[in-house]
Amino acid sequence: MLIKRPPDIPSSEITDQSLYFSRREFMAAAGALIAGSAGRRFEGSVAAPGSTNRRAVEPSNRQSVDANDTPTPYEDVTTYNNFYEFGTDKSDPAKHAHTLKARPWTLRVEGEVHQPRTWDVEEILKDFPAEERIYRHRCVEAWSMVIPWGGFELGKFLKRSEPTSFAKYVEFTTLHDRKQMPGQRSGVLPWPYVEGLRMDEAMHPLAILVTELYGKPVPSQNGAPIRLAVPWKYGFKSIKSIVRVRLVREQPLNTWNVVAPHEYGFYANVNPAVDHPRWSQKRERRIGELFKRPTLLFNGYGEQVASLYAGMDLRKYF
Ligand SMILES: Nc1nc2c(c(=O)[nH]1)N[C@H]1C(S)=C(S)[C@@H](COP(=O)(O)O)O[C@H]1N2
Ligand SMILES: [Mo]
Repeated sequence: MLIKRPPDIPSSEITDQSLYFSRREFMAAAGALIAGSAGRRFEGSVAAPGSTNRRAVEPSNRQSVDANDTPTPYEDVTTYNNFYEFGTDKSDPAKHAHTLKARPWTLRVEGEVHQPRTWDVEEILKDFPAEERIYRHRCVEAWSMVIPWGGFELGKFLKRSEPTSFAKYVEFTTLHDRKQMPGQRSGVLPWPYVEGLRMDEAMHPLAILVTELYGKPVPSQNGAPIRLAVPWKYGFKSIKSIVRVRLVREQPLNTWNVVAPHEYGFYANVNPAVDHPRWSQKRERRIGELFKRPTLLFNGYGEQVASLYAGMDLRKYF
């Protein structure tokens, strides 16, 4: 099987801004602790291209975004993508994902639940209205963006199906359809794409199911009609175009770990101290910016999520 891997990231860096940024991030985290809400720190309104009826966002629902975190332009978020079902170049999904039929769409919840259910995506939209969450999005390839997602808490959705006490992990599966997803005719990855989370990670309020981007239905190249966003983890955990969610007893497989287990782990927490075998994870290039910036442990969400990993060796469980 041919395995095409992401290209290496050149390690040249123009200047060292780590002191400045780490202090700024520290101040932001301290501010969040004191204020107990991120609402005051993100006052800027985000223009949604062509957007209608955007919901007002309660300050308490705005997730910790540094005042200096400027959302990445819609154009970049929708033309620089990883979605191997439509090709391996960053520009492929925007060009080819129009073959995806996002309606009708069903999402099956099954496994260790008392109430398995097949949802029509329209029912999901009705029962779980999207709220805006502006999240940092960090690919394992050392680029990043800041994305105004619209979505709802994965945990609230899972609770609807009443997980049993045996549910220890959640497994997610992308649509498998070579007609709609021509990239699945190639052997570049084993299909369908699968991902997984530990149950406590899945129940964390920062983990969301995304249905909107910039206040509009999430475009096909970004994972229509419903995809995951787990902002403290590398982007590959945030599986797109999900058709099945299964609660399971054992740690599920995840696609990139199957393909290259030494390079991609199950946990995939953003961690500047654990390099990818072929490049550093200490810095990242935010799309649209000239200078690299230091990568933050847990992508800057440590205040919220570090306790999930208390006592774990993050080098071993990378
Ligand atoms: N089904 C599926 N989901 C996927 C991928 C993929 O190839 N197929 N790529 C992942 C990777 S590596 C990243 S970085 C993010 C990219 O999300 P974005 O294109 O919306 O920025 O999607 C993730 N989810
Ligand atoms: Mo990625």
